[in-house]
This record gives sequence, C-alpha cells and structure tokens, in this order.
Amino acid sequence: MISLETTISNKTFSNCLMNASGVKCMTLEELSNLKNSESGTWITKSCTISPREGNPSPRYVDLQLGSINSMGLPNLGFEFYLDYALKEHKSGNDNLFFSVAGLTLEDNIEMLTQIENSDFQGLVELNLSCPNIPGKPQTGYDFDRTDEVLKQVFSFYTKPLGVKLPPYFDIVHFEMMANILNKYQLRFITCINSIGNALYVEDESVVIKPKGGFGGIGGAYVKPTALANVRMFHKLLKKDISIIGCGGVESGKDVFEHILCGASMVQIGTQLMKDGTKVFSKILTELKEIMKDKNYTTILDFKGKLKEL
Ligand code: RRO
Repeated sequence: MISLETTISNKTFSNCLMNASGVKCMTLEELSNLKNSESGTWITKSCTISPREGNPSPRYVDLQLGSINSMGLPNLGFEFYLDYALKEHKSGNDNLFFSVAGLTLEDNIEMLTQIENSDFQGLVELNLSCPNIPGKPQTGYDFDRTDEVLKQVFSFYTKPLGVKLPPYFDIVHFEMMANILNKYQLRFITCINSIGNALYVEDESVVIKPKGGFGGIGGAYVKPTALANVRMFHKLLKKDISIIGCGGVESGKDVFEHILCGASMVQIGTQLMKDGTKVFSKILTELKEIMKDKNYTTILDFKGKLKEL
C-alpha cells in the first residue's frame, strides 16, 4: 500500500498536492472545485483588505515552457475569504490554507489580527513575494524589511503561519534569509513564487499589457530554480519549518524531485491553469507509479534524500 499522506505544522493531509495561490482559487466556484478535486488541500487567492480588479489584460499568457503573468492581485477582498474560511471551519474543515498579501505591513497586521481573533484554525500563507504591483517592491528581497515584518507579526500572531518567498539566486542570500526565518515560529515556507519581472517577446512585441510586458514566469522554465530553493532551505532551516515546493510541476516526476529536495507538500500553478483540477489525479497516479517502482511506500521514504556526488 502506498500512502501519499503528508504533514505540515500539526495537520495531516491525504496527499501532498495543492494549488499554487493565485491559480483558480479566487471565486467561490473555483474554491469549491479545488475542494472537490483530488488535491490534498487547497489555498485561497492572495487577498488584500479591499477587493481589487488587478492589472489590465492581457495579463496571463501560456508559453511553450510555462507562463508569464502580471495579474496584479485581483481578489474579492479579505472579508470574502475570511467568510469562506469560517464556513469551512463550521462544516468541520480546518485543513485549508489562507493566503494574505496586504499592500502594506499595516494591512497585513490588520488582516492577521482578524484571523487571529476568528475561529479559523487553518494555515496562513503570508505572501511576501508578489512581483506585479507597480511601485511595490517584493518584501522577500529586502532582508531587513522581512525581519521587521516577521517581528511584528509574531509579536501577536499565534496560529500556524508560513511565508511565500521569491526565488533566490545567491548562496549568501539563502543564508541571510534562512537566518532570519529561523528566528521565528514559522510552520512552513512556500518556495518559489514566480521569477519576477521577466520579459517574453513574440512577433516583435511583448505578450502581456501591464508594466511594459514585464511579468512573473512560472512553469518548466523555473523548475531548476525552484528545486534549488527547496533544497537550500531544506538544508538551512530548522527542522520544524516545513517546505512547500512550487515551480515547474507538470508530472509525478516533478513532484518526486521536489520531495527529494526536501518538500513536504507541492503546489501546482501553471499546469493547473492549463489543465484544470483533473491535473491532480494524473500527477498523483504518476507519483504512485514512481514510488511503486522504487519500493517506496511513504513520502518520508525519500523526502530530502537527494543524492549528492
Ligand atoms: O496577482 C499576481 O499578480 C501575482 C501574485 Br499576488 C503573486 O504572488 N505571484 C504572481 O506571479 N502573481
């Protein structure tokens, strides 16, 4: 018998797959589809205090090896998602993730205070890495600011919380960020967000409208960067901070590699956008096949056990 069960914080999930925040998780209908899919759990669209339309279209384009987006945080507003999460709680489900992406630290504190004081018992993913809001830097690239944000958040917040990070590309940056994260009672990190501010050119033109065509890249293009981030943080973080891998997952083999590098859970973005929620059962079947071939019966049989030469 093969089990794909996995644990984050004190919560156990029936399998290690979920959506990446932002993909098909903004409306009630999309969230219901995710809940009813084969995924082990799901996460809501990153939200701001007030609803947002987001950036002008075209703002998401499928590319041969992935996607480029500059959605600009379109969402139905914090109240909608808190209401949704509380309804899930009332119906006995506390195993979902709630993504928060305030436009300021004050907004994040306001939303997290309300979550802290509510009946919500799920996990919060605090998004420190949206690359697409004109004039707003990605917090995760400002080390002192990230430290300050976490210091303020953990001065009052006691429920399970993790952060979504941008990709890092320098060993010193991995070490600096890990040293900051290790100071706090974080339950998980999610890495990586899209590789921000990339440019795709076709027919002498950009392909998305916002920011002169600059946008976040996801999909196969980013898998090696995602794996490197998962691996490096697996090595550097204290063991009670779980890692949720995200980036370039199209197949069971991709999930297997994320887990080998140290992920406890794996998110799917670009491929979920392309195929819809049926992607989960396909990938789970492929993952089980790989495990069967290797005589692995649980995720723990290979989690973090990447061979080095
Ligand atoms: O909404 C977006 O433009 C967006 C967000 Br909040 C994010 O975190 N990552 C991304 O690629 N797009």
